[in-house]
Amino acid sequence: MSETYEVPEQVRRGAAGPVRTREEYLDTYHQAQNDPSGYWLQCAKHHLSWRTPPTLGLQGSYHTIAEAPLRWFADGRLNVTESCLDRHLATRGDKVAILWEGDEPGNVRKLTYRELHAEVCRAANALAALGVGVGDRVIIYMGMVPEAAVAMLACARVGAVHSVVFGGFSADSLRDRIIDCGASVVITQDEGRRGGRSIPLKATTDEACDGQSVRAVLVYRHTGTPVQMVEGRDVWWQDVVPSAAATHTAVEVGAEDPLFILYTSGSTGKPKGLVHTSGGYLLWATWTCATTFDLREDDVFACVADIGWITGHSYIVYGPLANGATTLMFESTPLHPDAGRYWDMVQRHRITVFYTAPTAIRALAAHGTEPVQRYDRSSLRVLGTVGEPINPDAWRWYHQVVGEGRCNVVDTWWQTETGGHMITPIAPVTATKPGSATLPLPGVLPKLLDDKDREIVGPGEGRLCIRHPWPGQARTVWGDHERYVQTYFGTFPGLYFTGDGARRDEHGYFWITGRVDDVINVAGHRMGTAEFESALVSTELVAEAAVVPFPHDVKGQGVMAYVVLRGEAPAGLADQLNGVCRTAIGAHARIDRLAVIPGLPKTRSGKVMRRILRKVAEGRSDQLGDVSTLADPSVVQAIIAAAGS
Ligand code: 7RM
Repeated sequence: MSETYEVPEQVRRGAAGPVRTREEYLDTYHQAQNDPSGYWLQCAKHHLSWRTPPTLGLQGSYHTIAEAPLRWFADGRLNVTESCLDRHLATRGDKVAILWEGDEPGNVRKLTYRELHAEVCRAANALAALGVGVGDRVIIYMGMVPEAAVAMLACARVGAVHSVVFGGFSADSLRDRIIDCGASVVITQDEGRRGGRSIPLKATTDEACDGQSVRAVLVYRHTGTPVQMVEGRDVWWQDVVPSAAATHTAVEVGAEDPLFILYTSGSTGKPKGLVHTSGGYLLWATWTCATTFDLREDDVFACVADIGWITGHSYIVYGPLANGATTLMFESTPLHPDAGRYWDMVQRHRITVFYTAPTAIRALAAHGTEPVQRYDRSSLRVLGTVGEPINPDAWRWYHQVVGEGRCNVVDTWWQTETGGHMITPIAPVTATKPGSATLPLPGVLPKLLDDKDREIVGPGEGRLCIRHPWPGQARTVWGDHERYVQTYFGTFPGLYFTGDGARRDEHGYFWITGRVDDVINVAGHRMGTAEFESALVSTELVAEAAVVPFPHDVKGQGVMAYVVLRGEAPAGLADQLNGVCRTAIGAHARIDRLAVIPGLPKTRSGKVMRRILRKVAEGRSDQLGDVSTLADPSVVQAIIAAAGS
């Protein structure tokens, strides 16, 4: 049996969240299971601030999702920023809402709830003056500056739909997203800063907008570097926001009106724009943030993800702010200027809840304990991880070295599609096991299916599905409901298929084993093998390409590309192909290993046997299984030889 850690006394003591004890967990779980619609309706009324409180819970089901998208709280009316800002003014006006730590240690800015509210009102007025209104799409292509959160909230304030594009994405990727969602306005900044380096956000925006129908580009001046401004299109943030009125009447929208679109990679084609709603999403972000982390009034909550990913949306911006918490925004990297940066921040800001990714934990563990022990971490109570499976060694290092065994580690499993946590320990409640995401939250009904599509009852390993809607579930893919239905409900009728594999142990604890589809998860960044492959074959050099993951000590997974060339391999082939991927996808899309092979392993019907490529990449050439169905079995030896080199 694997080791189990009971909840430490200091984590249990004074629990304040919606679920404080094991009994409350079981009770809540059963309530949410027996009457999901009624349970979440009551939570929605309690946790959010409404103009018109909803009377309806859930409408629709997984069986009718093709014809009628799911709806939660459909008759409720609200503006999400009133839950995130206005309602806190009376009681928390002078409390720090956003605590910003810039790229250089100690470069700090603090915005109280009153200041953040005023800033969001000004930005909302500026957006309205630029003609942005209800339902318009606005792309936010920024680094980790408070104004990025202000921009998101300002969009929500005027009823517009934001789509944040991670600052590492290339001009091509940004352009694809602008076109897909039909954005009329882009908000960016002159440059981003990260680890002492500059990221040319404005220049990339210009390249992406060239020839597109973007009406206005709002540019926040951050580093002050000179940038080109396009006459009649580009506007400095500093010219229009500070001078705008600091009050703004929030625009009321329906609970099911979209709050944002966030693009994410799948196993096929271009990234999908997942649509999250104003009511259901906000409830899920708010309730899970309070529940999992057992958020308390004096917490300093630090999620060090990027707002370009769903983790930043739910646990830097919407979840913490709706709960009236102090949320940290971090511009830099865990290794800048050295491996002590996180713990330096923990000491200086007295951080109580810290939330990061396994890849960062592994990278830091490689630097030993000294950079951690140099700083006082006694303020920490809860340590979270997200983004990929965490190996037990990294988990123990986090628990013992960082948390000195005093904190609960919450390994939170969820997805862009789920809006917030799904399977996770509840900090003051759930005993943990290193490497396990433990138990489903109330309202989450997991189901495992074996390779014959039969339900696994009790312990076992299979494909992870969810069998009932929850409020935070993405409702559709922007402009392509059919693709949404096919991707998530096409595999097992009546079930949401997550794309992940999982094992359930004898205590009902879940151990996520990773993607079972063609999605690669590098350092918590989700990328489709299809995106790499289409980039690679877009060059004259490459005739055919297949991309697979391989286990990587720090990044979790690395990217291995097998390519069949049209001619001889030129000098600097790897650099050239990486350049192609950087242009097509972004700086984070790097090939770690390249193998030039004479042909892909194909069946006689022309289907690429990815299983073979994956096994070879994993260094398990001895477990290839039956290769006799290949059109040309001799290609296997060449693949093994090329991969070994
Ligand atoms: C939040 C986020 C989703 C994919 C998901 C999994 C993997 C995320 C965990 C995890 C094991 C975890 N959204 N994943 N969290 N695997 N344990 N705690 O990461 O859309 O970018 O990625 O990430 O494969 O399907 S995401």
